Amino acid sequence: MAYETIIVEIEDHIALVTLNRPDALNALNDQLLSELCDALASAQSNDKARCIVLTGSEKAFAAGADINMMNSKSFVDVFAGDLFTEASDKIIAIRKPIIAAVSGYALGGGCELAMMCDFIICSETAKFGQPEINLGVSPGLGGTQRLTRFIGKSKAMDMNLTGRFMEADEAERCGLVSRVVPTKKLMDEAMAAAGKIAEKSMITVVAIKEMVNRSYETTLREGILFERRVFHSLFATEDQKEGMAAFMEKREAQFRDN
Ligand code: DAK
Repeated sequence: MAYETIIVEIEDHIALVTLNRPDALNALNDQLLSELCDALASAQSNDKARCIVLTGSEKAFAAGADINMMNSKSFVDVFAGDLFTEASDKIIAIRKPIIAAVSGYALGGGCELAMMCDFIICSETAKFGQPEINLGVSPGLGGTQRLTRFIGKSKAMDMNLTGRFMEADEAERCGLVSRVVPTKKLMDEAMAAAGKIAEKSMITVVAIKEMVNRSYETTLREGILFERRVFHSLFATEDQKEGMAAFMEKREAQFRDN
């Protein structure tokens, strides 16, 4: 598939996907989401990609779903057409880790897209928000659900009901992002984090992603049991033998994903 709204580069085992609709601050339309899903699925099946970094421009990660596209839609259009459901399902089905590198605006669907990634590294200029209320609608891709789990009810209510933007330092304080870095260093930091992940055993990486995500879907007791059973099962891998042998022999582990 030739892409017009995103750019994909694969280097050093990292797939870098850049949202590229600068004239619309990377607003998410059907074409962009379809291309993004295609690129993520390709990275999932490409052995050269061990981690994915999703980013936008310095001014905007993404300023939300494309309002021009939604403007003329009726209830029947969005309900019967199930707007964004397929794309959202495809994004969260990706098993390789996805890091969101956010600079500038991450609003509405843009904030929700960042939250669908496994963690967010942002620049000092990042601004997160769920301003859909100003358009007479609500979030539809996790802004009332993921955001509430990430930052708690009080802040999620505040963001969703006032539509205010949250700056980077507050986003770090309340756990929405894992790190805030200077704007010029954003991509270096995100790529370095992805590089670290790319060195690990892919089996363990995928297992840990599933384990952490399970914590949002189940009770603590069930989650801990799931974690323990997956931990047990990792002893069936060669990478566990190699990782522990390397520690004992005081050398770097050479994982082979088996
Ligand atoms: N959609 C379309 N175009 C957008 C856009 C958007 N979300 N955001 C910005 N643009 C366009 C602007 O229209 C402008 O285009 P031109 O006028 O130059 O042609 C260009 O990007 C530059 O924007 P500005 O001139 O406004 O730039 P400023 O620096 O002055 O302001 C801003 C930046 C980000 C504060 C402002 O552009 C803004 O407030 N943008 C809208 C932010 C917003 O309200 N986002 C939420 C969108 S609603 C669903 C799932 C999800 C959703 C819905 C349903 N289902 C599953 C059913 C999600 C909804 C949303 O995200």
